[in-house]
This record gives sequence, C-alpha cells and structure tokens, in this order.
Amino acid sequence: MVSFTSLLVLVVAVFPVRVQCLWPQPTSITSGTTALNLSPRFYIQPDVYPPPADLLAAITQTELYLRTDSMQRLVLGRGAYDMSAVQSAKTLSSLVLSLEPGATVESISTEAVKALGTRSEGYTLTVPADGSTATLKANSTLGLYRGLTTFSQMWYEYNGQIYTVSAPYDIVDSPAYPFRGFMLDTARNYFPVSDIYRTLDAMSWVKINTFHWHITDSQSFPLIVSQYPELAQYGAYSSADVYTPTDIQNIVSYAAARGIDVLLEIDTPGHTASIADSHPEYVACNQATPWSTFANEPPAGQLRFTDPAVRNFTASLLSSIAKTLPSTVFSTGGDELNINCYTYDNQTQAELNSTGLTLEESLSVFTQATHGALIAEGKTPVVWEEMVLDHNVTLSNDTIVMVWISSADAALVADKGFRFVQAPSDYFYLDCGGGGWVGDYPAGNSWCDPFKTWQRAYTYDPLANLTTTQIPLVLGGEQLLWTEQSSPTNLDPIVWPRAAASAEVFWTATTLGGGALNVTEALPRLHDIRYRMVQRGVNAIVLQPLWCALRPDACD
Ligand code: CP6
Repeated sequence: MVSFTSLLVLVVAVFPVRVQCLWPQPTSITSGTTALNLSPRFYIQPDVYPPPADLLAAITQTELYLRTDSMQRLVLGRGAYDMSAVQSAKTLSSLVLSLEPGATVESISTEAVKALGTRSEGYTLTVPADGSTATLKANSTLGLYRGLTTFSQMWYEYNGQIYTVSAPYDIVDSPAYPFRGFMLDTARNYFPVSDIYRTLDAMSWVKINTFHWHITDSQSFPLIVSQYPELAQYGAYSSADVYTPTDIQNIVSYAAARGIDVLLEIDTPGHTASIADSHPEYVACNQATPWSTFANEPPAGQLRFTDPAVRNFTASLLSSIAKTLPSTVFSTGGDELNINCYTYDNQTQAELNSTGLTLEESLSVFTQATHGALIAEGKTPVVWEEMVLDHNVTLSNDTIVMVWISSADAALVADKGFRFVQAPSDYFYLDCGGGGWVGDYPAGNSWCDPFKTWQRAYTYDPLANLTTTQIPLVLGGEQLLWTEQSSPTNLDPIVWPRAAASAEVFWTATTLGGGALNVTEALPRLHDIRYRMVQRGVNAIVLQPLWCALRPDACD
C-alpha cells in the first residue's frame, strides 16, 4: 500500500517546485513558493542622497532587464506551465534602496576601484510575498549594485507580466573573495571596444569585479600611450586596431560603473617582441629563428632588461600608463622568460660582464625599477608566478602573484608568503590554443586538450593544499582567454557561460572551497543565467539539449 505521504513525496520529487535561479548563489538565502507579480507601475526608488549618476543608470538598466528577460520554456510555449498562480498573485510596486546608517554616499565607480579588501560588496535584499515594499540595503552603492543584479535575476517576463514564483525572498549576501576576475588577451587578436563593453556587461551580471586586461604581447602593441605613440604606431596590427587614451578611459569608466576594476597588464620583460617594431635596440633575439629556441610562440623577442636605458624606458612607460588609471593594481607580467634569448645576446652578456651581476640579479634590479615606478604612482604590482617561483626576484611584500602554470603551484606561492590570485591553466584557461601554434602540436596534444568544461572550473577548490595560515593569502581567482585562436567572431561563445563558473566559486564558496559546490544543483541555474545572457545580447553557448530546459523542473 502506498501511503498518502509517500505519494506526496513522490509527486514533489517528480515535479519539484524549483527555487530561484540566481547566479552566483547568494551566501545566505531563504525563499518561498509564493507567486508575485511586478506592478505595471513598479519602480526602484533610491533613498540615497544625492543619488550618484551611476546608481541611477544601474536602476534604469535593471528596470529594462526586468522587462525583457523571459524564461526559455515560456518563450517557446511548450512548458506546460500553469500560469494561474501567477495571474492571481499579489503585486509588488516598489523596491527601495538605502544605505545603512553612517555609510558615506559615493558612486559605484569610486567604490569599484578601491584597494582589494576595502570594497564593500555585500547587501541584504528582502522581497515580501504580500506585495509590500521590497528593500535593498548595503553599506555602499557598490553593494546596492550587487543587490540590483540579484533582484534582476528573480523575475521573468511572460506576456507583458513580470513574475516570480519563489517569494518571499530573504537574502544576506557578500562575496567570499575580494578578487573575482576575467582576463582577456587583446594582443594576439584585436577586440573592438564594443566587444569589451559587452564582455564587461556579462561580467557584471555574474558579479565579476576585475577585468584583467592583457593588452600587449609579442604579436602586437595595440595600446596608444601618449608619451610613446611610436609603440602602437609600429606595433599595432593596423592604425584601426588600437586602443586610444579615450578608449581606455571609456572602458575604465564603463567597467567601474558596473562594479569592475581594470587590472591592466603590460607584460615585461618577456612577451615584448612588438616593442622592437618601434625600438629595435631595446629588444634581444627579435624574431630570432628557430623561434622555439627563444620563445614559447613566435615571434621571439624580449626586453634587454640588463640595459639601463631599457630599464628607464620601461619604468617610465609603466608609470605614464599607470598614472592615467584609477585602479590600485597594475601588472608587469613576468611570465615565460626565455633564458637562451639572453645567453645568445652579445649586448646582454657584455652588460652582465661589466656590472658583475648574474642574469637573475639584473632581473631583480630591473623589476625593482619598474615596480618602484608603479609604487610611486600608488599602485600595487601584480606579477605572474615565475617571478617568485623561478627567478629569485626581490619583490615588495604586498606584490600580488598570479598562479597560472598549475593549481599545484598555489601552495608554493603561498609558501613564499605572497597574496595571490588563482588562475590555474588546468582549470581556468578557456582557450583552445594558448601557445597553440597549430601544426607545432601533434593532433590530440594541443593546449586545448582536454577542453575545460564549466564543470571543471566549477569544481576547483581554491583552498586545496593550503594551510590555515596560508588561506588568507588567497585573494580570489579568474578564468582567462588567451586569444591565439580567438577573435570577435567567437568571443562570446568561448567565454560564456563558462566564465560564470569561477564567478560563483569565488563569490559563494566559503571555507569549504569549490568542493562545496555541486554541478547538478548548479546546472539549471547556469542554464538560466546563460539564457538571460542570450536575451541581453551575449552569444553564450547552450549547456544541454533544449529538451532539458523545457522540463517542468527547469528554473521557475
Ligand atoms: N601568453 C602569455 C600565453 C600564455 C601565457 N602568457 C599561455 C601559456 C600557456 C598556455 C596558455 C597561455 N599564451 N603572455 C602564460 C601566462 Cl597553456
């Protein structure tokens, strides 16, 4: 005999009432099963005086998303979804934003570029089921912005009606880690400013707060630097494939208004062949052959860092760029330095002989000069892991290190006592061909092998193999797109929604690390945010057959 209760459990198991589909999942949330509509006169009221312009713009944008985001199976009309509960539901007429008592009113943009660990991104969001006013509170406008992002993900438009079925909501949310990034390489292939804007939009939807911009490399130098216009004039792919100082300012402002800080990287002293296009005397092994003896990919070419003129030039270049940016962080790169390049360079050898320094000691002198120039501009230097693990370079204690070669290196960097960002290639590289010189890798042995799925990134444990004293050194992490085999044609599909995986790992996962997250639970939520991305103009790839999204237990 099947009892009534077991039958009930069965029914619930077959047709579970799905909870909300937020991404990233808030750190603390309770929600219900009551339907609620947005009133046609619904408005978002900022009780913030005076309301910063970027907060008002974010409110307008949120109201637009509310009106345009639908649920996929309702759009298709195959959902077998009972809208009667929604039709008779109560109506919400306003969301009121306010800052906690004592908070100073600053713009989102001001808050977004503050030093890591000093930004306030948390918020509380309450949406009662009875139609009384919803409230969003935070200590800063940046926190309000994060809360607006969450609010926009609670609702679906259907036939002119905007509804949720999971009221009431009670959310207390703040990020587990201060650095949640995405890196784009704009040197292997050029990306127009509009592509970068769209990418920043998508980043903001999943609360990514750092755009790590690998702007230059050996293949091209697209950055126009006012004091050194020759770099882009000769080093860019064309006079159109450049970022002007105005482009940079526009991108930085666009990002900041969306809660995103721009971490600009000028990779030095390796990955700099494009500097030889304007300053051949500064570059060793420029386009030397075979390139594989001198670099990880063609063309070879690295700065002659032993040369005092190169040291001064680089320090001055970095400070002239850094001074135009509001961020407190700036990356000098430092990855994949090829030693052969200097062994065979007569000028470098002569300089080492005359100074009596080893190559590594000289690299330390160079790095102290470039980092000194950045520190003088109030910036905290950021470097790739080789600078601390491979070369014995003297760095200031607050230097931030990017782990990339392997997730196993995180513990090694932590042993050195530096704060670091998790960017391990074995989990977070999105490209099919970082260094992917097609033809140079046997079939089945490219950098794309294996392709890293969203599940791979999602199950990364940022705290694996770290001791309790090392855990505070983890600033967060980022997924990365190297663009040897990417361009505007495939930007959205190769990045989204995969890059949302680490956004949740570093927002939601707390002391347990990524292992606390569950891919089965995440899939319908990721599907949902992916479909929002598509509706908002980002060409994110599908995660499953459409059939799955039409099931009754897909997101409501
Ligand atoms: N370019 C630069 C690259 C890579 C790095 N730096 C890279 C290395 C290995 C892989 C993918 C990308 N293409 N400047 C390493 C930080 Cl698998």
